Amino acid sequence: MGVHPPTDGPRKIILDCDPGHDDAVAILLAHGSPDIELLAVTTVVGNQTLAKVTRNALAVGTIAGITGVPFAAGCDRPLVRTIENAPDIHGESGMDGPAQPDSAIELDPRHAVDLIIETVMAHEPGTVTLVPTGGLTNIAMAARKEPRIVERVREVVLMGGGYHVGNWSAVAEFNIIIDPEAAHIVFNEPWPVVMVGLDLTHQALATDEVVAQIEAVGTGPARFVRELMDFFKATYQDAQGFDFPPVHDPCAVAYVIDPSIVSTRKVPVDIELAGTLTLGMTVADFRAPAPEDCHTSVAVDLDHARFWDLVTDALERIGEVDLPTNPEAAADGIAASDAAASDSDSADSDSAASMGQVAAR
Ligand code: PIR
Ligand code: CA
Repeated sequence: MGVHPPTDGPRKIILDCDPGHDDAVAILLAHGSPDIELLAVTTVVGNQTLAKVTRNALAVGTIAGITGVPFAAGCDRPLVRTIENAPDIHGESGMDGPAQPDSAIELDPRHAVDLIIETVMAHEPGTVTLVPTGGLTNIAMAARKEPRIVERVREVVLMGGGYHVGNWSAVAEFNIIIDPEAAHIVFNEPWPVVMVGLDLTHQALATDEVVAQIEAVGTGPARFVRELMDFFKATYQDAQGFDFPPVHDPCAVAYVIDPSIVSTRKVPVDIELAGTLTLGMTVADFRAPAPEDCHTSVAVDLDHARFWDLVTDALERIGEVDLPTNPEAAADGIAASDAAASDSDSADSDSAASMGQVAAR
């Protein structure tokens, strides 16, 4: 589906996330893409508490059938600020909507910051890409704890910021403003940083056509995405006045898979730490051609059709996934779905039925 694999094999990435409806889609895209080698999934406080987003990450990994990839929990609070979560958008669980299976994945005992450092140091220089889709606390901590990762990492492709609009204040985006000091560290280290911000991700709308295309894949993981999108659409309509939800986080993964889907522009970017109205703003300086040593760029235009084809293609490759055959887990899944069925259509019972079927196999 118009995918151009990198010439030197699949890109190795560490996905540092706070699932999160769109983080979940990012995990599925990374796992299902033949052009990505997922080295680790790490979690950070953000959309919800660390405990909740970690539980969600393990659930998504289970639904996606991910095996042999370490999942580790990281920082449970920002460097300086008090914790800010986003229940209005992602619900009390951080990933409200679909029923969640019990996890088939055991959490890695290492702290995410150590896992990130160990993974980067264990691979050839210039081969590991960091893909943060939550606050930047873990990444900043890793850069401070082991500064050698900065010249070893291939690039940091992050979802966050925006050069003309905010979503948590007039000018600041959530992932940056929840830990602006961490963002300041990450943007000021000399590694290549690609800011996939709201300018780009507000083009990644899950329209009705997109959701129908995904649902047509017809598998459990595809139904899971559809149910995520149903909830995300409702909260984005209520809280932000959008007709369709922008699915931010997989845009960063898509850029790593195929940079021709996301156009970028080289421009110096720094993080506002002192402003009263502008705290957490990603200030991009477009005045002159970027200087030679400019190491930051911003995402500008998304190829909407090819982006969603990538997501669909990944779901097709993931196919049907056997969920754990623990009868208690199956019963829980059905009970959770039944509870949610009152305010929804047949999708919930589809999902309950598919979990029951899988468990019964
Ligand atoms: C999305 C998020 C937070 C708040 C809102 N309003 C919408 C989460 C997403 O998971 C994404 O990573 C980023 N933060 C977008 O701001
Ligand atoms: Ca996120």
